[in-house]
Amino acid sequence: MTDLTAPQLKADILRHLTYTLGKDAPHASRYDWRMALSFAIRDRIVEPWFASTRKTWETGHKRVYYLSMEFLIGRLLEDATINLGLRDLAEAAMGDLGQDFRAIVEDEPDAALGNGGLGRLAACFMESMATVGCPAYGYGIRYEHGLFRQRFEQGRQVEAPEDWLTQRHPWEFERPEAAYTIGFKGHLETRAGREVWVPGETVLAEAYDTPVIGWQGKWANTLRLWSAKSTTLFDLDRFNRGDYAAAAEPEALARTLSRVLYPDDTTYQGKELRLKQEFFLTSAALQDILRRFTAGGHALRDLPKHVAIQMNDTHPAIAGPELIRLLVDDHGMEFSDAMETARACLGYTNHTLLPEALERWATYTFGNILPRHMQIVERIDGWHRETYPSRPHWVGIVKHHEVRMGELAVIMSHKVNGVSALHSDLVKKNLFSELEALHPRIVNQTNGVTPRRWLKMCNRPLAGLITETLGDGWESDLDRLRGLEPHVGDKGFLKAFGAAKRQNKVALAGWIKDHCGVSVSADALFDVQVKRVHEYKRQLLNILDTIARYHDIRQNPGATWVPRVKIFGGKAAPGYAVAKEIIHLINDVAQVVNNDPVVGDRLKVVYPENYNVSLAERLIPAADLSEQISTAGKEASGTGNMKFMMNGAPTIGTLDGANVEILQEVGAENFFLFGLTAEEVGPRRANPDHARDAILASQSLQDVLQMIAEGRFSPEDPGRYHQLVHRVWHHDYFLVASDFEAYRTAQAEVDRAYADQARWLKMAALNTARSGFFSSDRTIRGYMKDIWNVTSAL
Ligand code: 26W
Repeated sequence: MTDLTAPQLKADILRHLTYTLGKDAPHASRYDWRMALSFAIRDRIVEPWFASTRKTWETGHKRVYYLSMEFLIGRLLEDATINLGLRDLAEAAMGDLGQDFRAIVEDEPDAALGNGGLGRLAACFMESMATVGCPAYGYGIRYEHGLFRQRFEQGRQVEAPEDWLTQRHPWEFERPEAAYTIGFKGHLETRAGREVWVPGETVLAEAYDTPVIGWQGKWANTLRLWSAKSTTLFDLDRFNRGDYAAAAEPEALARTLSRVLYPDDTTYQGKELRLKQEFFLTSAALQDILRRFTAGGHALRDLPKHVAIQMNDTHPAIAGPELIRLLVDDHGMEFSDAMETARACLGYTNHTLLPEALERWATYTFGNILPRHMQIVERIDGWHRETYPSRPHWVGIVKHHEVRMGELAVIMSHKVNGVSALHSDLVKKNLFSELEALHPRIVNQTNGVTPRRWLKMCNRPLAGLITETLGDGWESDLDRLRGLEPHVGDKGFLKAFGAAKRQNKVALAGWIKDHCGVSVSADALFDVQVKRVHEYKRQLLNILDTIARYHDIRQNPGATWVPRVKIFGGKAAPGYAVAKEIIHLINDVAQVVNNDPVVGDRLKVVYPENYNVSLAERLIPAADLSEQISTAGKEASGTGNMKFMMNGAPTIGTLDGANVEILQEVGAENFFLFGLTAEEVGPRRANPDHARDAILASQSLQDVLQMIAEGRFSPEDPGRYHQLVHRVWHHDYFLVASDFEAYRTAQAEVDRAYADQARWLKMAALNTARSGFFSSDRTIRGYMKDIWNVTSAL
């Protein structure tokens, strides 16, 4: 940690304001001050960053390369000050300079280079690898436009482009010297008995490095993001002829490669540009890895001793064939040796079982864009067939004129992992059972989240109480939170715990008033479901229950009601019509409920626009209840569930993903469990009348569906939700109807528990106390030991 003083930091900030930004303090805007502070903080990262790199070089330590199409970073300024131990100093220095630290921090746009869970996991992993001292590079794409911004117009989702890079990004260093040529299309030639690929198109991948500093500044790694540039700068001939648009065309075309993040994490669509993006990232990363490795003077056969490459889902699964291509075509290795070398380096993490999300490319598209790789894929498939003659005929990479990226990733990896105990089990037993039988390699690494961002930074009141109670050190040794358990019997501690939660709720209530125009009481139970909007995540189940509650309140307003605020947040993929309809319904219900004088504070529904990392940091610390209600067997892990638990919000949930392990850690008495299990789901669905039976057995669900169908929430367009209601009756694949009554019962149990505040606070505190397992430090140590075979360099 640095021994910086407040006057020094102030001087640094002013120096950057003057000499980096060219601004005079009296004329500096909030943006200028934020830049100046960010550069001053960044200066403090550079030393430990160099030291880490130097040490890794000198000791020849093995490095991890984490390849991911998504890094959902969020804001970096406050996070960096926290890890450097400079947060309070920075606040004081800015205060001295007449600036509000909070406002400055919130002026930073989110780096939203990801869709949801998979991207945020990659960001938590980067921070944890730096914290535990695992030498690593993250490789991704520097999208000019991150995930779209969401607005609601009359309750409907409307997308607008995101533009974080229109401002200067103060954390990155441009590396024009680190650029690689990436080829596409073209043809193959045989020269001197070897296959040679002559690409028909090329682009340049240029590196931008962001240092990632770990807890207490002891180690720093690099996030290297690639930006696409044209290999031919400018067509001067055309320009001189006055054809200005055409002159700039090559540059514009090349840049489209890193222009936008694909906003769909639901359904795989065989889009050419997506495949090009995947290859662009992967090829640039592998060329960079081999360049660094050979500069170290090693023999290529020793690659696996020094290099571990992790594929974050199948998106970079072209890494297998590309590594083979580089080793064989560029370095003259034999195919079988290249195969062995590549497999010893590569690992693959699976994040979803949803069949519609599994990547498969038409051989036509694949062969057209990557002709040499198509050939190598066939060769890998042949090698696999020969190596495992007992391979069932339906197993393999190329089937029915498609290249299956899951199979490719498994065959090319020495280890494959799922992201929660249940999920890994299903990957083993269902998704890749045949490959696993031929060569067992599937292991589990239950996800985690970084407690620095998701507790220390976002929940100052609770983090303060924890430090008061346990002392320092829990931030990097989260199991120490168990030390809170003896205190949950202590009234004084519970009171303080409740006060911290209340402080967050009051702050959120103010924000909701300002941003959604809805008044909510901090006494109400804050019930939160935030995540991408998907049928399998069942926001629909939640809103149906909300309508049932609304109906009951209207029937009997005089009864004692535990006041609730239902908070939703999340985006739907732009092309996902059913998910968008659910958003519309939630907003329509909010309109009616929030304006019904009979209801008052007993029930409110709020859906803030544009849920993102920084909104999560605001909502999660203020939550009383965490909604994790996916159809069992569908949510690979969930990571939001872990953040809520850490912040003292018990879960209402199904036995799905990491909920299973949360339940195990926290105990059944501190978790509101309901619903069908993963084994029960199949048989239930096999009954063709499952939804009808469930609806007819529930008066409440009948009433709810009736209200929606009658247009109670869309009086200006009564038929708006006819289709939605029809789907619940006749096409309820995610078993909303079947789980409805069990969910209602669990929600009633939540009310009872909350009404007894002493009981509730104890449950909440035990959730925090028992959340230590869900630190991503634990996850990273698991990868290091079981998959990467790398030790800490600290
Ligand atoms: C090709 C389209 C596409 C893009 C992204 C398909 C699928 C994805 C991701 C795999 C979706 C995703 O983010 N999965 C989530 O990963 C988290 C981290 O492991 C898990 O916690 C979530 O349960 C899982 O849905």
